[in-house]
Amino acid sequence: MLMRSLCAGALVALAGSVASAGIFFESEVNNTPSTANDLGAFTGFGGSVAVDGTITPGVPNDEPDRVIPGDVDFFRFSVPADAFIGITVFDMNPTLPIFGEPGPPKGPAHDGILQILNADFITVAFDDDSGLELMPMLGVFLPAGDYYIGLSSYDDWDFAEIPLRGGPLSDITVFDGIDADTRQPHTDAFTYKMVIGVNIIPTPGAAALAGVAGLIGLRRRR
Ligand SMILES: [Ca+2]
Ligand SMILES: [Ca+2]
Ligand SMILES: [Ca+2]
Repeated sequence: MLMRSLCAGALVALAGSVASAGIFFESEVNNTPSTANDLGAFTGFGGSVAVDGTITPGVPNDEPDRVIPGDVDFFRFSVPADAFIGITVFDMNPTLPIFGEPGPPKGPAHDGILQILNADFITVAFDDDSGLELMPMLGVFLPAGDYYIGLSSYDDWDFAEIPLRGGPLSDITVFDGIDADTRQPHTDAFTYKMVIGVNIIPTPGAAALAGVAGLIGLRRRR
């Protein structure tokens, strides 16, 4: 009985783990949460995906109505239970010298920014510069649910919204490729690789079950 239920669970996990240990190529147009690329469900341990994509520049204009927004990339995913997610974004054509490399900066730094929205499009996580150079990186616990990852570039957010200045995280609005202060677009351009790792947090019962399964596996191999 125990084995049967474990096998059934494994089949469900296989069927649902489209976002496990794969490579994903972004597909435009994915500029809003509603048009996000679907990464699928992270259903078990060891969930991971690497996303290849590009951020392209907007076109400024003195007349805000004629501005073309900078590119924003959104990705949808879900977790069936409480989970930890870690995300880091690498600039695949860096403009600053690598540490130890001689010479001046090669040009203006690419400056990605990252947000995670919940199903109501409320920001539940945000980062600007915690990764290499000026790229974002974050790790956060998420309750079971549907989420959206948004990747844009500085300054696609209002400085008054910075949580460090006292505002709540939820004040950070959905990225739209336009700076709320200047009404001008970001003009950044870079190719990125976004590495996403998700682990479902085991409940005490599930951990015990996994331990039992391990014992059964050992017995069968003898
Ligand atoms: Ca893109
Ligand atoms: Ca896009
Ligand atoms: Ca940044």
